[in-house]
Amino acid sequence: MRTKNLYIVWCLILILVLEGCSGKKEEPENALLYEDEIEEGHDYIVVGFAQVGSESDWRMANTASFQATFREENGYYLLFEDGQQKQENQIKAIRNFILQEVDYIILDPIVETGWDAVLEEARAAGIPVILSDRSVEVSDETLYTCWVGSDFEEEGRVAGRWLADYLKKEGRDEEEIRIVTLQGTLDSSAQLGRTKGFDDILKNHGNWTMLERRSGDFTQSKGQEVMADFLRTHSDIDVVISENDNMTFGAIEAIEKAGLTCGPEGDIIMISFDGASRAAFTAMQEGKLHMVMECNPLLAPLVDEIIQKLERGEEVERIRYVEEQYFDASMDLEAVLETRGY
Ligand code: GZL
Repeated sequence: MRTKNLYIVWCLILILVLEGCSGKKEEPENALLYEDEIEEGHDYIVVGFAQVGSESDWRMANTASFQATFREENGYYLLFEDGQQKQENQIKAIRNFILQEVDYIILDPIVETGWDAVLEEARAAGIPVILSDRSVEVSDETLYTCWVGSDFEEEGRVAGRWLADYLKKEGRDEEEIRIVTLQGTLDSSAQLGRTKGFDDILKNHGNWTMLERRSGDFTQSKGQEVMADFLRTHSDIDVVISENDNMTFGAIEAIEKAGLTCGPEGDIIMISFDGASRAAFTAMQEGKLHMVMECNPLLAPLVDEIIQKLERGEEVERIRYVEEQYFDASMDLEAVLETRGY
């Protein structure tokens, strides 16, 4: 709710409370967190953001993007909740935003399912929900206003096409190729899309074998643990598809601990997703990582643009993809880094 309108509502409540009791002001059950701003007469757009967690470099860059954009000098009051990688925390956060009477809810849903009930509550409260990054699978698509993020399936296909081209260049396009995949958080849009996208290419190569896929939950520690188990379970792994950089960094540690090497001069081809920090580019420059499929974390300016359009009563696109490309060890990565925000 606009903070100025609330100011009037607050004055009425205050008068009623003062008249209705013996002078003792009852503290309302859910005092609004931006009460001081109201009393100072600020007219902010109040936004509640339910973030996934802080599991990866990508996530930290994404959170920084929202905190840099949704600031008071830009006309916003941001209520930020870190879901700590748990759906129930995000659902609680949304219910709190409803109680706080925010103007908009931004949700980055950790997984795609289980959102119908709480999104119904937001709709009943008249609060638009904007999805950022990951998406939801709901019975009624009108439960959210729009979604902005990456085309995860295309990211997976680009990785598959890059591998096919690389193997051809290496003269290995007829060779038996044994692949494992470190998947992200299961049922998350990024995991579902990247896995399906790579599958679309895998099925065109009869000499490629997917030995095993297992989730490393987008974290470095879990990525290392799963990769170490893959190495114990499968001999002669040729390719690792890792669905985010932090799992990749863990996998590289596990591979080196096992006395193997990865990268253009190594035993194992490493392919990763995100490119949201300098570390991924450094790994390519050090010859440990072949290719990174970019996943753009800087989504807040697009969400800001959407809210401004909604404020003007304009239509917004239901789906908005961000521009992305891949980077590999054959490129001038120093020149690329000069164009990036880190
Ligand atoms: C992708 C995003 C994923 C990143 C991971 O858009 O949802 O979640 O690829 C992050 O690094 O944890």
